[in-house]
Amino acid sequence: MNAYVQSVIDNVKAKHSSEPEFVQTVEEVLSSLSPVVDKHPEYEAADLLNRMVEPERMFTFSVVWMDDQGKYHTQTGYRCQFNGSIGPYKGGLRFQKNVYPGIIKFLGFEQIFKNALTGLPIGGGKGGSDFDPAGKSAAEVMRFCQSFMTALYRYIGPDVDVPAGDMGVGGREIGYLFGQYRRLKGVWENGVLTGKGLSYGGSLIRPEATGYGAVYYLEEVLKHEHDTIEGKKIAISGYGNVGWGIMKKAAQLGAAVTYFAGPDGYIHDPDGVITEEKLNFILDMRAKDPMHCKPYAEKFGCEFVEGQKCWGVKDVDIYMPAATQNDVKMESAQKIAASGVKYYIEVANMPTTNDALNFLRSQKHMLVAPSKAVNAGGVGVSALEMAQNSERLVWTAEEVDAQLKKMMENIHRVSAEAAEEYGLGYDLVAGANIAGFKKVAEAMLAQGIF
Ligand code: 2IT
Repeated sequence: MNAYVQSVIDNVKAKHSSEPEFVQTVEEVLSSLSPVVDKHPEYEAADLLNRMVEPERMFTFSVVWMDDQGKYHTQTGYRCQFNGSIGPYKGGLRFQKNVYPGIIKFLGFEQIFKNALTGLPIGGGKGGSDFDPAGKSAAEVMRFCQSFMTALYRYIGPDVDVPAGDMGVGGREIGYLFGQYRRLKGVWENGVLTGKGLSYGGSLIRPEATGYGAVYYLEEVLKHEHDTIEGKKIAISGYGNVGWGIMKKAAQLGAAVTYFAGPDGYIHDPDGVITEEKLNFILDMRAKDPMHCKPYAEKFGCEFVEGQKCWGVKDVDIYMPAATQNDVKMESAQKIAASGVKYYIEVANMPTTNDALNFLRSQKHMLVAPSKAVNAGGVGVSALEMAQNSERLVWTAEEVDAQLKKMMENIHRVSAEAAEEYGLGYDLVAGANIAGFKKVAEAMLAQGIF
């Protein structure tokens, strides 16, 4: 390991020992950069890595809201404006009980490189709150979102920082947040948020974009291996927005998700989640109760394995973890490696612990693709939404989908080329880190210190 890279990792470990997720992502990204820093002494001379692991700005704010019984609650809101050197800060808001600075920072750091990979001018940011949306009424969610935006609106804007959704923040929440922004500012600036409804500046294909993009990326990996997607069987975890997009696009391209896991266990549907009826059932099931996927097995008469994950099943061609961070730990990774399945395509942000990821990468029979490249189509289409908003135009679904496909091809290509350039072969994990890093590094060097 390059000594400068190691020293920065050590600094972060010492300084952020209470934020293990942030330490994990920094270690994952920086450990790919050793050959780059060896070759480019100017990065060390400018102390670029220490500058990159320190958010440009990060703040908290109180979010007070009243429940339906008239009781007050106080939550912590966060926004991390991590790196703005290639464009306005861009990244989602996560509303989940477990949100704390380590989660916001890990997501913000990943977002810098992911956004750079899209090839579009967006910097890295992330935000959210420890608000728990589970069991809240629509009115409670609306009051929470209004209070959240009242605290945040001065610090964001179409050329400043453009939040979007993440876990716990979907189209409904973005609507409430945008309504409050507009009321407070008295302007029509719909480029301030992405993931909006179609009636006020949302982009077609944005809800599907992360899942669709992941499947387009998968197609590129298969192409590289002289293989095709047709007839492939896929096991995923998660059946949220992203998992649903994967199911839909896989079905359109003649593949099928045959296993999916939720919080209560996993489903095995050998026919695949490929019909409109099944896809719609999943949407309904999730809206009614996001914690249980068992009703799918009851409805369609297939197997449900309680309390288990589907990592290690053998009758699939591809694994795509699409639930949440650290879903695949060493124990699951060993089962995955032993299954003989070749393709491990990460989708959720940091779904694999570092030891498990390195173990999978070291398997000669396997190909591993990293989430920051695979899931970049989501934020990529958010950037296309910003472009449509500034043009005051709406593009057709076909136009957006075609651009998304092109974007994913490009992300795969630049990642593969970056790895090749440093003699690493077809290493998509290192390649994504290197390609994303170099773009941001160049912009930071060009702009001097601030
Ligand atoms: O993790 C992600 O890239 C997102 N949650 C989407 C961010 C965005 O700005 O669309």
